[in-house]
Amino acid sequence: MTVTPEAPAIEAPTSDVDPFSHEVLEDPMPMHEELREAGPVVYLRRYDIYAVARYQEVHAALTDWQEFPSADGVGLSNFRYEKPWRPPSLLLEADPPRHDAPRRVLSKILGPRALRKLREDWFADAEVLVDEVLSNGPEFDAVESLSSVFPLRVFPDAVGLLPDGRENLLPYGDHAFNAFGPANDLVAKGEPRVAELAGWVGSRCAREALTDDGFGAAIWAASDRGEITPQQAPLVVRSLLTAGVDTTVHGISAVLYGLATHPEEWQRLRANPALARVAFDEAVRWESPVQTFFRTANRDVQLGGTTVPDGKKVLMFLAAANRDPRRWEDPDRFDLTRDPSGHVGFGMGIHQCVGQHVARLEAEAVLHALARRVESFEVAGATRRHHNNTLRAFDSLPLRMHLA
Ligand code: HEM
Ligand code: OVM
Repeated sequence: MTVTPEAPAIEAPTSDVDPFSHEVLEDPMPMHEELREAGPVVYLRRYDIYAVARYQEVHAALTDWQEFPSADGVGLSNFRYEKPWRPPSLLLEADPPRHDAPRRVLSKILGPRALRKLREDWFADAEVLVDEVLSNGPEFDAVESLSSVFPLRVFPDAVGLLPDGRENLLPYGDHAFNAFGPANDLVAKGEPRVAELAGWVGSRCAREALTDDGFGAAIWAASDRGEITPQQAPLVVRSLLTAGVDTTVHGISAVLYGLATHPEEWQRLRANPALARVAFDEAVRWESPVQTFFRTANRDVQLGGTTVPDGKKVLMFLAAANRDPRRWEDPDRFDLTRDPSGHVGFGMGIHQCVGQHVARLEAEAVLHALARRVESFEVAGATRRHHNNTLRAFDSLPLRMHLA
């Protein structure tokens, strides 16, 4: 007699698609749908990895850190076998118990209570910037004039960086997000400057390089209190400088794009500026500025009815989960009346974005400033996408504003 102790593992459907090709990065949605519909787990031959694109399996992998840990890296590269391009992040690329202390420290420093001090200043800064931009005429490139400008005006100051070298932040982040993908042309493009950029970022994480009133100083103060070690402090600062700039730039572009293409939603927001936060979260769901992350199976693990073998990488399509019709009604609609909570654009579980309150505050400040002055706005020309192995981004987003 044969005994079947568990449901037998089903062999996953396979695909030859390259999620990191330029064709897919330009317009990833058709591939997302294809993978979602192919099955709960799809084996990608090209990279020998398992892909999940449905909400249920993405959520399951994100919240199961015991079976799908992060310490082997959250990109394609498996740190069990390959040397990381930089010392691993103490947050992103760590599991409990090592993850706990750095996470506790950053959660407090970047939490809603701590950010209350910044709110007034950032709202005023956004007013000034929006005034500047609008005084140059009703048409502008939103990436060049707003989304890549505002985060760089407020965030490096909040961290406590000195003025010099800030132009290195976006290129460094862009490379770090490319480095989660395969060693393709996008990674090669970044390589000539990696040593220089990483050297600069590393130098800015030292206590002496930081003002005494920012997030950076607060991280060093936590090490003085013994909450993390003095060896850990600079790497925790590095997490802010890596993850905190490109993400908000592309997140702000995303919400502006959503509102520019959905004028009725802008009217809703203008009538009720308190919707700015929902608008941003809906944009993070709808556009998913961070499209993907990986996990690594810790043993032979069941996922979506198939077995992911020990040591194999699982590619989680956050963007596809965020538009899974099994989870979302009319998922392609950018809709301020929906409740976007539960989206996985900031992740889910123990690694869920520790900087999300910072991101929301930046976006809220920009949207409030625009809502005061702009009656309506639309896309005013050809948009251009910026290709990155992890990020969904614009290089150019021309807008035309109609002032109130
Ligand atoms: C983690 C997205 C802004 C710092 C994450 C994760 C996602 C994400 C998806 C989860 C990674 C995982 O599960 O492996 C975003 C998006 C942002 C944003 C879409 C903007 C729209 C920020 C900002 C900061 C930041 C502004 C810093 C101030 C971090 C850090 C982690 C993280 C340090 C690692 C947390 C951990 O592993 O415990 N983010 N992020 N992020 N994010 Fe963000
Ligand atoms: C980090 C980090 C966290 C989230 C995203 C990220 C480059 C890096 O802790 O360094 O992307």
